[in-house]
Amino acid sequence: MKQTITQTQELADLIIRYDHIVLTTHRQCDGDGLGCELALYYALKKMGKSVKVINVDGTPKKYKFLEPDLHIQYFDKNPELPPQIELVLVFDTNDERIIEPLFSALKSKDPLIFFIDHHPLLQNGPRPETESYIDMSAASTGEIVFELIQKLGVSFDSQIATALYTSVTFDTQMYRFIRNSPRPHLVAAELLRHSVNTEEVHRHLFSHQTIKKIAFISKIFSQIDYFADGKLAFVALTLEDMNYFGLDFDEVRDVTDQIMTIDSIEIALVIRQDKPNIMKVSLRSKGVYEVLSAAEKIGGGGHWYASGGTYVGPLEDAKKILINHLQNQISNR
Ligand SMILES: [Mn+2]
Repeated sequence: MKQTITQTQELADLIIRYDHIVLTTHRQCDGDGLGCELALYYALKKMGKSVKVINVDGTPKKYKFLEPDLHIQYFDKNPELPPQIELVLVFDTNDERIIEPLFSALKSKDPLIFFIDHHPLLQNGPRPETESYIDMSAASTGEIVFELIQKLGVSFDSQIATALYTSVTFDTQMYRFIRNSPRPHLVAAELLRHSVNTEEVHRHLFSHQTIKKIAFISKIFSQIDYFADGKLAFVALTLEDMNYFGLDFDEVRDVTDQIMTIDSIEIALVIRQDKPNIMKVSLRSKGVYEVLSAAEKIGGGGHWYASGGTYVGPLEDAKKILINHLQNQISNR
């Protein structure tokens, strides 16, 4: 029988029983997953646990201020797992596919695996087989981890608070997407009691434009395709363009959000070419039309109004499938 945990207290009680713990998050981590694993790492260390953070791949540049390289083992560079793993906590996803090949390697050690997350379960993807704590009312996984650390009885310090403040601030995009709840602000207010340099966090997360990036953006914005009377926008970020402007993947991640600032747009579709035939799809909606079903169409997932996935095949094919689906959705309402 699958055990589902509904209270952070239960989760805390369970964690307390284990000593050899691994923390991880999804591939190409973002501020939420990264902040959670670092915060809990510091907290579990304070409790005297043997704890390791192991991620599939490296940490994007803009998070270097959290000094991730001091604490995180990168599985693609160093695939050696600790000899004993009793418990694995996975943050900010419940989709094991985006933790591979690390997920299978961890699983082979036969630990308990918990997903701690705020994403809906996939309608057409793998279900988390193991115990999970999923709170879709949370605007960030950081909110859940905040409560968890309180329940573990660990006192907050500047390191823990800065990591969690990064989670909450990043996932709410500076307190814009708060899921109609005061909780993100209440958590942030509490964290500010523990000397968080808020200006530094905001600057690293949101003010990291470069001259190259601005030149790239101006080119990309002139190439946007509009559909459905300007409600749907599509743009492709090609390897050729990213190479020409010398940008890495993480530096072009916010293009989707920038397109969403156009007033007529209800849905933005951005396809980033990661390899000649590997397309990273990102979808956003302002809330009238859901975009999860479009992501699932290509084997992806996410939230109702922010989703994505990977399409293997030519860019034009991915574009055709997704534009068709989204246009139908808009015209069927
Ligand atoms: Mn998140």
